[in-house]
Amino acid sequence: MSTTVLEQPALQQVTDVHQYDYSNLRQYVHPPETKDDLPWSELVTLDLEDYSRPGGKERLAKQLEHAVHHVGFFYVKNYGLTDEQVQQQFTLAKNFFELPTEKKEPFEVNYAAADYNGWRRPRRQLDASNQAFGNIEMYNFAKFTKDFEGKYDHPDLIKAHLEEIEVFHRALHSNVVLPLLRLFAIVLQLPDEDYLVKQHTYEKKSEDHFRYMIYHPRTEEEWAAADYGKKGGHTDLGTVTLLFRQPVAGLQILGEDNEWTWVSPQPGTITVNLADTISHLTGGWLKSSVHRVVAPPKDQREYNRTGLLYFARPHNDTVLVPITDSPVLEKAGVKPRFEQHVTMEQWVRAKQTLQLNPDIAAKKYSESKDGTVEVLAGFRDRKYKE
Ligand SMILES: O=C(O)CCC(=O)C(=O)O
Ligand SMILES: [Fe+2]
Repeated sequence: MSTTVLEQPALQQVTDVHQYDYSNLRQYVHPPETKDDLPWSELVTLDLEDYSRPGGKERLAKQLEHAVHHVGFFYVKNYGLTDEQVQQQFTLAKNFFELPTEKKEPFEVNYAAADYNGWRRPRRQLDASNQAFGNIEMYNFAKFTKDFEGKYDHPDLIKAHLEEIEVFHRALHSNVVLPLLRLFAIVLQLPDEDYLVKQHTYEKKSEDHFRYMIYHPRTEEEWAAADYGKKGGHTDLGTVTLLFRQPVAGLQILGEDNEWTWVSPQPGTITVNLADTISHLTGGWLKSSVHRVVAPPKDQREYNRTGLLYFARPHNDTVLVPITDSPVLEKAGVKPRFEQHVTMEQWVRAKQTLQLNPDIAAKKYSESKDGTVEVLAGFRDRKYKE
């Protein structure tokens, strides 16, 4: 008679309630800046502390006028979050990305549904070069509102800090996104300073998201196969994108002179770029800036490039037609950019399908006669200078 040896169930590990305290996590430390003398972009810095002083909004709007029409990029400082709060988010990002794959896998995004909240694994697809696998890994958080309640689960590390992540998410929206939208309204001379704010309330449904992002280092051969990132020129699809200080150089902007310049890491700032939707709402007058992320300079290639970003978007039901009561837009004679009635929800789905599926995009570009591809209702995207 044979005896069956039953495997003993592993002893349940006692979870230490302090396991995820910041003091028990591996601290994030920014890599050193490059020593290379790169052609840096010259961008203005808005001091948001000035916003609430008498005449401050008008001063800031004046400072923004050129940047939002011609450059599409600028910095903001004094945005009402402490260095410690920012540092904690970088630390969470680092510890999240260092989790073993099997701990992140249960939270992987639903790629088929063109969703993007949750974990996106690296090396899943070819990148814009169409020859090398992407080196980006990310984790996106939807807004902390009833529309998304219970929709996305998180690993224990994140669950332990979800309250601070919510505070951070909401602070970026209220301290940075909304004041900027009022400044844009002043630049556009809108009679209602809250016109754009009313299309971007936190509580109403929109696809804003906060992101932890990491670019894993590539070998020289991998960078060569990826054309050093030179094919990655793009515009973002939302209203504005916020990027916390990024010391690992790589981000470049395509200027009006058709030259690429590098974004430098200014202490205590967030880099802001305007994106497609705010451009649609102004018939192209506010500039959705073309940018890309290329191989870092040689002295930084060995480092992980960890980013904290916020992507702002209007409510899903916003109709993407130019604002009608702006004397600035009227004078410029701007035209709608779509042939039909297009909502934000439709726009997100159309552009995201191309962004999330580089194989579909590559196929469309290869079939295109003039190097452009229709995203939606006559609006076309194109490849940018390499
Ligand atoms: O990582 C960066 O510097 C910018 C990333 C970016 O352009 C994007 O995620 O759209
Ligand atoms: Fe981008």
